[in-house]
Amino acid sequence: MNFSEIKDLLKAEAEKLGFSYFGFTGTEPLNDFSIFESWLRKNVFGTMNYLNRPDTLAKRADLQLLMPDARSVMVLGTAVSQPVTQTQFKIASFAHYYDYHEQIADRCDQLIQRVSQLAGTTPKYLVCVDAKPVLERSLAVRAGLGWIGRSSMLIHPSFGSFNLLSEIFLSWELPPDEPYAADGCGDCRRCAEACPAGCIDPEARLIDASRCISYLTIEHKGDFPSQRAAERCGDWVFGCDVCMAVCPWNQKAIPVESYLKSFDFAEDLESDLFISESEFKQKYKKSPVSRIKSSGWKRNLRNAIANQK
Ligand code: B12
Ligand code: SF4
Ligand code: SF4
Repeated sequence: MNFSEIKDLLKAEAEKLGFSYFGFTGTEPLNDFSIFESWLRKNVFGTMNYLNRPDTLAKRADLQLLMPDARSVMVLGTAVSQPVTQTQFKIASFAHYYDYHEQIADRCDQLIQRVSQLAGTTPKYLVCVDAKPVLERSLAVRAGLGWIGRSSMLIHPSFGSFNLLSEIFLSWELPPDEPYAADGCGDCRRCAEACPAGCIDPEARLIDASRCISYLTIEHKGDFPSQRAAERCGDWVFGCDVCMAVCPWNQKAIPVESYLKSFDFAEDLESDLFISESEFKQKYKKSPVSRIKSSGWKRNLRNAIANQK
């Protein structure tokens, strides 16, 4: 079987496994690395120092460092639904599922196992879901999957931006797809106008992450950096979806039922203010919320209650 046939198999099986979209690119360095570097120089990454570490920087600059045998990369999109029911507080769409990292990585593994069996040959491969030092959005553009919106989200022309990215680095030298060249944003600036934190730079298509509600409620440890920052979070208690919710490309996106397993929050979240760390661990085991521990969760709940008042 040649690489073109293997690529067709990967596409057919990825669709069967529930990935919404997928594309292929090579492992040469990404031109967008210079955008990443200039963004770092603005010092708007808050306490996410891992983004600025020499070892992770080197890997972002040179994809081969992540996997020296890699000859191509498959980029895949996993849909999450825009939540229709919210608790009394707002929780980002991706958190209405059990932690996505493991679930997406499992699907990617399954994909390679199935295709290896069908093709009669097994590649070396490496799965990345969010946590590895990879410029995921830039890779997705180069794999032909969409454009970087003014919100800084990767927007797929049919599936919008309510989706999560993953990549499979492969020792197979699969033919690359054409990079995505169109821009679907035009004169629109709805995301920048609607962002409660005012942190979107619609011209550069980058954000001031240190002010973003998603950063403040998930990544930032301890007290909020200022009273204004705390107020800007409004009633969001984990992440924020505003820049996606207002985007016209999501309003006309093809609705997809996610393969991710959903996680239901209790209606009365306020009672979580009184639970212990071990009760919290039990209740939010395998939910992305577990990441911020009970201290972060209670901080966010207290803040949202104060903001609602
Ligand atoms: C750090 C991080 C954050 C930070 C900073 C986000 C940011 N916009 O920079 C915080 C905590 C704020 C965050 C929030 C969210 N995140 Co986040 N995050 C990441 C992470 C780990 C790194 C992103 C990063 O490097 N940022 C620095 C900037 C400079 O890089 P970038 O945004 O990727 O921009 C690149 C390209 O977009 C391109 N580019 C940027 N501007 C322009 C302009 C032009 C003209 C061109 C040509 C190219 C270009 O070049 C840049 C460098 O490669 C990625 C996973 C990963 N490994 O990539 C997930 C990731 C970007 N996050 C994701 C998600 C889902 C979110 C949230 C929606 C979660 C939520 N609901 O709360 C929000 C959205 C906020 C937003 N508007 O971006 C998804 C995005 C999926 C998608 N469709 O785009 C990712 C890819 C994780 C995943 N595997 O699915 N996130
Ligand atoms: S996630 Fe919320 S705070 Fe962050 S850029 Fe989007 S709208 Fe603004
Ligand atoms: S809201 Fe408008 S400007 Fe923002 S990403 Fe969507 S189309 Fe682009």
